[in-house]
Amino acid sequence: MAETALERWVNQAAALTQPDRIVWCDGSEEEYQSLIELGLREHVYHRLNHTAYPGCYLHRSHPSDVARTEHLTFICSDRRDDAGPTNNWMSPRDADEQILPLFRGAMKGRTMYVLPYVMGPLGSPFSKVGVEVTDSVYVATSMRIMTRMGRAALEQLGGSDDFVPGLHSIGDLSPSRRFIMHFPQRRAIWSIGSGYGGNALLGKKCFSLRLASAMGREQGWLAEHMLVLGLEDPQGNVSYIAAAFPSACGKTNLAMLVSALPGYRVRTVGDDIAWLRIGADGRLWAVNPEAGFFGVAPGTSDQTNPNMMAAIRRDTLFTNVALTPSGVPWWEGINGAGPAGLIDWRGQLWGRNGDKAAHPNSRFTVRAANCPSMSPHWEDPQGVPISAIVFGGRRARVAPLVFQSFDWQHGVYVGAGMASETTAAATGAVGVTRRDPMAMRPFCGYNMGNYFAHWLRLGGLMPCPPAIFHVNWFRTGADGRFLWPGFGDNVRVLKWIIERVQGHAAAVETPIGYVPAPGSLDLAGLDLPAGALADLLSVDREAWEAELTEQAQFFSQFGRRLPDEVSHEHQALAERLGVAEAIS
Ligand code: SAT
Ligand code: MN
Repeated sequence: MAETALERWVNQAAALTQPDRIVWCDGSEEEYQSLIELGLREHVYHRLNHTAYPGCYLHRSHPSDVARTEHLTFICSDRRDDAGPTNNWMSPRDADEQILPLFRGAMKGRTMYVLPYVMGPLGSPFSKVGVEVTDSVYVATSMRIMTRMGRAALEQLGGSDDFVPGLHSIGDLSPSRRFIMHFPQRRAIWSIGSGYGGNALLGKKCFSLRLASAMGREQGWLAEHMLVLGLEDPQGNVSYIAAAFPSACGKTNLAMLVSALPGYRVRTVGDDIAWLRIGADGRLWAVNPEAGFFGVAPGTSDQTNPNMMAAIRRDTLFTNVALTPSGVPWWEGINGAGPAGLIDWRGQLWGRNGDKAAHPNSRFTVRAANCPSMSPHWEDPQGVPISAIVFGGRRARVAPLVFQSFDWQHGVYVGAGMASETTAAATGAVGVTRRDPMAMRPFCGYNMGNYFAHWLRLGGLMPCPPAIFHVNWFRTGADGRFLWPGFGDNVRVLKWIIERVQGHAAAVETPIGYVPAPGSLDLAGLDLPAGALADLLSVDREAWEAELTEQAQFFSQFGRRLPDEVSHEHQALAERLGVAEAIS
């Protein structure tokens, strides 16, 4: 029989990397168990206490390989300008010359796993097939949790060549020989030198965001760094919200929130990525391309996210968390002080010398089906209809608790002007404010100027586009403490958002948008300190003036690729604030 496109590519990958053996993964439970057994023998995995945590294992990554490495992540478009100023760029030819040699013989003495996978619900017209080849058992087992992997993917592919190939090897794990490369024209991914999360599970950020965003631009849809949730009101009506926040800013917690308001309930559709399309009815519809969660462990507890705590009690892979003497996973924020004899994420007795026991970017990998708050519609082939889009960042100052944009165009400007304090999800300094449009700065696979234009264009195609909001759970008072309790109380903000969409919540117009009118935010049962709400909703003219200046600097990098609409909205805000001269 003639070789299929997939077989041809796998053979080429094998000729390049020279593995000792090739294993085509079928995605079955038996295969998963045997890969875990192999991982245990090779010390890739450690068994956790199976009485308390059945089916759970711990992986410790190399200490230099604990987060996404954005400075080693490249978009290899033909022209530098198509990658834009927010991406690292390398020409496809330079990538071939410089990176391809690193793959030569990289799998000698190792096994190559072939992982066919589907991003999106099986049978959905919006789903896409990828195939990752990897020499990491950790990646093979994690991909089985995070995607629909194996036989189902091969069935969906048939003999077609319509798949995204991803070549992955852990190489020698050296950061100086680590590269995560994306080829939007070839629709291919190469990753070498890292075994960690988003660098190595190629279906996630590499395919479902960086390549998919570029595909979406060509095909008229959006791939976004968004959670999707359904908010059910006391009458049983469900409205869907898609919300973009940078990594480690609470997307997972919001997606599975337990409501502080009686009668309201949140159901989870996804916690990290949304593919959004305009439906035949003119509304925006969202699917979650993933099948699992790769959530941040520190701070996750029965108080902050009981649904996730329930999900990870079985069949979960933990990475870089600490371990109690009885073999139970532990991290900062789970339940008070660490017990005596705690083993830290590096596998050493915890010194309590100020170092964290769990790595700040330690994670759990678990199937979505384990989570009690999943929406009955989370795998609907057509997705769910979105009523509101929410942008958010981690801002100690400037951004109020919530505001609504005036319209789609203004909302796109609000997303484009977003900024957030950096977190441990990527290597580099933590807590530095950086511009992060739509929380997509590390994930947009093409020039962000064109990306803003794409958003504007799609808005024009919807007779009644979703309303766009901005939230900030992280505003602090003069004493440096958070002003808003967050977590389950965030439902109060979601309720206001949906009531705005429905036209019955009152708002006050400010220069930046609509904020809740006094009494319109449901604060029943919440004891906010005096003055906290006013602080949370205040629009500080001076802070916004500085913000406008920083936005202007950021936007100027895009030159003529910045849509006029974004410049107009920026100018209009300056005029409303009475600072137009200062920023131009
Ligand atoms: O490592 S991932 O990129 O998958 C997690 C994140 O940073 O959002
Ligand atoms: Mn993410």
